[in-house]
Amino acid sequence: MTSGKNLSLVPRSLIRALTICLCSFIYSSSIILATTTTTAQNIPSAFWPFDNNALELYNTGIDGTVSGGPTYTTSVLGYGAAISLTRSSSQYVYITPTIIPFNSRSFTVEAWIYPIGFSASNDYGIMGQCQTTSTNFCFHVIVRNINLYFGFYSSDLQGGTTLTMNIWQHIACVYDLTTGTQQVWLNGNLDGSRSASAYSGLWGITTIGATFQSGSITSFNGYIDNVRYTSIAKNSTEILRDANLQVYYSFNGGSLTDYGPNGINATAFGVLVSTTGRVDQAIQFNSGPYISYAYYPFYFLGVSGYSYTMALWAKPTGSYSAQTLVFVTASSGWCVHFVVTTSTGVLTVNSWMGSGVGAVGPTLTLNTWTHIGYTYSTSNGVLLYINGNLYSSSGSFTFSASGAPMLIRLGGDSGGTSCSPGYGGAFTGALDEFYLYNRELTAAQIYALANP
Ligand SMILES: [Ca+2]
Ligand SMILES: [Ca+2]
Repeated sequence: MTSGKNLSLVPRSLIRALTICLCSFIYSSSIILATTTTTAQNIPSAFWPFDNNALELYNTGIDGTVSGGPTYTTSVLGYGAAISLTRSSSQYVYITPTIIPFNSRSFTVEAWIYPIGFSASNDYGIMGQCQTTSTNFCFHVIVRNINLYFGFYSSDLQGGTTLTMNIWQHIACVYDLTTGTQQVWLNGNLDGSRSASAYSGLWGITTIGATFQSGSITSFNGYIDNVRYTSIAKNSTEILRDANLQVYYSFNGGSLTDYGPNGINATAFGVLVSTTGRVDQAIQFNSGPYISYAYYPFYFLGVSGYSYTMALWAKPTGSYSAQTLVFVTASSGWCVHFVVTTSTGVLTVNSWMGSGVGAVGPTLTLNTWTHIGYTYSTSNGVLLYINGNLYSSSGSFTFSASGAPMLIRLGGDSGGTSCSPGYGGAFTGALDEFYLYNRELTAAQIYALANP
């Protein structure tokens, strides 16, 4: 049992009864009785992936239980699932008997949220733990005035950005005990900050998809995915990684494991070989086999106008010819050679605005590692960096995406050679250290990737 050292003092039948009655009597004195007998554990991190259930991945005793009959829907990651919550049905998840410790310490709460139909006159609960509705004793992460809102009760912080409906967004709430600071982050950007004392609550049932700071239930409306608790104050680098790094392959030891936060491991289509890389090992492609997926993992690449960055090392080892380094496609057939060489070995990076658009690079030198950094935003359009330095650009435009999650092929286009810009084919050479972000990295960030 991990449910607390004194839990045995409460009869099992009472715990069962209290659990059943949780929804209507969460503030009843009998619940306080049950929870005061449970001691908060030290929990370094916890993760609720909501992959068709409410279980926690790393610990015992902090699995979620669903209330009100929520359903599950497509994940922001394309695999697993996300929980779908309907506000009018008071659907949410609660965690009992173990107490998630938020008190007197630094912590970070992160989640992916997909809000549907929010009104500025309502609050929408994301995560909470409410001992009593008094100052510093009722922790809540909610949406208020359609902005992120993070508070301990009468010690609260509202973010500055209005949330967008019907799109996945990454949120993070940080309390830093060392600096005495609350922060809210939206999509990897700091959205608000204030000084605050630590949360004081020692007990209370932790809830996801609903909060109780108003004294009654405040439910979410929409989808929530991959909720994470960490007992440290994450910094801007860590939150940028969690919110914006879509995938990272080091290819070390020939591995296709994703070393980013999302677990989007790739699949070899044909036989690929591990070779000496620019950073440890790389993958050698021999004009046919490529790397891809059996599903469509990249939600943000399918959203028109959404910023992105891809970065990689390339070393062609064959002869100068049209070859695909990075190919992007959707199930609809939408397809563009994002990173490709022409028949004479000239690098081009490409996007789509209803017609082809992109930037032209240098001839890739055979048998030499070149770092390619390709960023996109609506204001800057495509920027192409070679070995960490800006080389060329497209001018501003709005990326016209497929409207559905995309997949990538690395090292080939699997017969899609006619896709924009109308040349491609299989790659002969090595690729290393592939990164995909759902934001436009800065010149300094690209320079850092090009100088490992
Ligand atoms: Ca999930
Ligand atoms: Ca490597």
